[in-house]
Amino acid sequence: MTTVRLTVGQAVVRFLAAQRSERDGTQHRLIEGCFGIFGHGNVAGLGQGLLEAELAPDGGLRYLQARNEQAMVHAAVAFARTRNRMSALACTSSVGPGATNMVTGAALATINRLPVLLLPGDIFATRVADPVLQQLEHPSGQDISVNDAFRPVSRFFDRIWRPEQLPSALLAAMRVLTDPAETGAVTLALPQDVQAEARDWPAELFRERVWHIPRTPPDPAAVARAAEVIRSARRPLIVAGGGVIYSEATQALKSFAETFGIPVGQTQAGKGTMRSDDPLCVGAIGATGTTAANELAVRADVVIGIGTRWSDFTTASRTVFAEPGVRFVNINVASFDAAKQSGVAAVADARAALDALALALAGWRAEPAHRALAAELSDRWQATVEAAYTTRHQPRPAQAEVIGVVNEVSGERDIVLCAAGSMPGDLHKLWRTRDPGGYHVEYGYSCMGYEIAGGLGAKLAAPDREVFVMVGDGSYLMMATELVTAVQEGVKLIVVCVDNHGFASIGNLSESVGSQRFGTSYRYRSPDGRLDGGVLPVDLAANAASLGVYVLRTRTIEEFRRALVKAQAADRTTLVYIETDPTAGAPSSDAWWDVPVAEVAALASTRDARAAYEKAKARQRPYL
Ligand SMILES: Cc1ncc(C[n+]2csc(CCOP(=O)(O)OP(=O)(O)O)c2C)c(N)n1
Ligand SMILES: [Mg+2]
Repeated sequence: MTTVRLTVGQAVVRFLAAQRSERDGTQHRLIEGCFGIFGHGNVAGLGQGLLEAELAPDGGLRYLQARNEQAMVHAAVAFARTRNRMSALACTSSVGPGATNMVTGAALATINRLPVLLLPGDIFATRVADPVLQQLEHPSGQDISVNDAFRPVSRFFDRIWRPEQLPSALLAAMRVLTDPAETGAVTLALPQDVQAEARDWPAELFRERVWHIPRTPPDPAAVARAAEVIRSARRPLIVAGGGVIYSEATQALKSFAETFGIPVGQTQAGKGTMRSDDPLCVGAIGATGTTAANELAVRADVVIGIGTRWSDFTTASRTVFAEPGVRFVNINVASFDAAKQSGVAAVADARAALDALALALAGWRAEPAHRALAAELSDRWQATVEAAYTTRHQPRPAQAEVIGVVNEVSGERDIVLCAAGSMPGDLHKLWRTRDPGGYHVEYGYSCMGYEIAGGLGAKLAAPDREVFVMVGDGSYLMMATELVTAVQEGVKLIVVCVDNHGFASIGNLSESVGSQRFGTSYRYRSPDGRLDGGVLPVDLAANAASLGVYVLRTRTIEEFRRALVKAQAADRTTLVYIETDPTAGAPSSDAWWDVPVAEVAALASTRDARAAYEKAKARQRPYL
C-alpha cells in the first residue's frame, strides 16, 4: 500500500481539496475553501496545513481570513445557499471562544438545511498539561469540552481523539454534507495536539472522490395517494419552500402550476421559486404574507407543501389554513418535514416528485374560476405594493420606499440579502422576484449579524452577480466587521444601511403585546432613569468608512436612488446610508403570529393585548 506521511491538519486539507459533488451529470468542487481565524488551537495544525496548500503549485484549498468566527460561518452558509448546496466552505477556529463563537452559525446552518464544515480546535487529547489555555474543565468528565455544545446544533459531530479515526470521520462528514435530507452543520472537533501529529496515510484517502447528490424518486404508492387528494380539491394551493430552489425545480414548479391551474404561495426560503409577475404566483404566505396568498390559504381545501418545513411564519402560527377539512400533501426530501401537518407524505426530491405527480394527475385541472380568483387577488396586491413603493413618507422615508428603489434599480440576476429586523417581513411581502437565486433572506434562524457576512459569502459564490445587503442599524451594530474581509478580498457588496435608531420590528411587536416598545430604541438614559432620552450619536456611515468602505450618505428617497446607481457603478464595497421612519410600517398581511402575552399584568396596555391574544389564539388549529 502506498502511503503519504502527513500531519492530521495537512491530511484534512489535502482530503478536502479532492472532494467533488455531482448532480444531473454536472460536477462541482465540494469544498471550495476554508475560512479561518487562528489561535493556539489550530495555528500549528490546520493553519500549517493551509499554508502548505497555499504554497503548493496546484493551490490546494483556498484560505480566507475572517474577523469573527460566527460571521465566517454565516458567510460559508450563504455561500452554500447561493450554490444550491452543491458546494460549501469549511471553517477552522482555535479552541474555546473561537470555537463557541461558531455555535450560533452551526445552528443557523442546521435550521436552514445548508451545508457547512466546522473544524473547531479542541483540548489536548493527551491531557498531559491540562488545563490548556481556554479549557473549560468539567468536574463530571475529562472528555468534555466546550465543543460538546456543537452536538445539538450539528447534523454530524465527531471528535478525532486519535489520528486513526480521521478517515472514517472525514468520509462520514462528506456523506452528511451532501445528503439533501440530512445536510446542515457538520463538526469535526480536532484536539490541538492531534492536529500536529503525523501518520502514514494510505494514498487512497486523498484520491478524487465524487459525492453524488440524488434525485430521490417518490414511492409510487405515495404519489397515488397524493394524486387522489389533489384530484378531490376544489381550491388547491401550493406552498413553495426553499427545497424547490435547492433542487433546481423552479421550472418544474411553474409547469406543474400552469398545467393544473394551481396558485403558488411562497415561504421566505421559497420566495424566489417563481417570478412575482407570473399570473399564478400569489407571493409570500403566512404571517408576513400577501393578502392574496393568505386569502387563498384561508379557503384552501388542499395545500401542497413543496420543500417547506412549515414554520410558524408560513402557517401564521397554524391559523392561516382555516378550512375545517383542509388536507396537506407534503413533498419533501426529508421524511421529518414530509410528515408534518398530518400530510400525505411524498418523501422525494422536489423535481422528481413534481414530475411523477404531474403524470398521476394527467387530465385533471383545478376549476378555472379558482385560477381567475388568484390572478385577481394578485393584481390587487400588486397595486398595494406599488402604493407602498411610492408613499413619499415625510420627513423621513418609509422602509417600503427603500425596498422599492432597490427593487427598481437592481437587475434581473442581482441578489437581495437580509436576515433580521422588520426588513425580512417587508421584503417577503413587497420584493418583486425575478431570478430564483435573487432572493436570499435567512429566516430559519433570522440571525442579526448574518447580513454583511452572508453578503460576503453570496458574492464569493456568485462573483458575477451584484449583491445588495439590506441591514438595519441593530444588525449592523451586532456584526458589521466582515466589511473588512470584503475590502480585503476585493469582493464588492452594495450595503444598504437602514437606520431607524433601534428595533422597529421588536418595537412594533412590543407594542402589539402591550409592552410599550420597552427597550427597543437606541436612546440615552434620561434623568428619570429610563432609556427615553435623545437619539444616540452613533454614526454608522462613519463607522463603515473607517473600515475601508466607500460610503454614500442620503437623506431623501431621490438622493437614495441616485446613490444606489452610483454604488452600482463603483468597483468596490459601497455602503448607502439612509434614515427611515420606524413607525411607517408595510401594508398588513391580514395574518397573525403567536407571541404569548403576559396572562396577568399591572399595565392596562398588557391586559388589553392579552384579551386580543386570547381571541386570536382561539383560531389556532392542530392539523391532526
Ligand atoms: C442575534 C439576534 N438577537 C436578537 C434577535 C431578536 N431581534 C429580531 S429583530 C431585532 C431588531 C433588529 O434591529 P434592526 O436591525 O435595527 O432592524 P429593525 O427592527 O429596526 O428593522 C431583534 C433584537 C435576533 N433576531 N437575532
Ligand atoms: Mg433598526
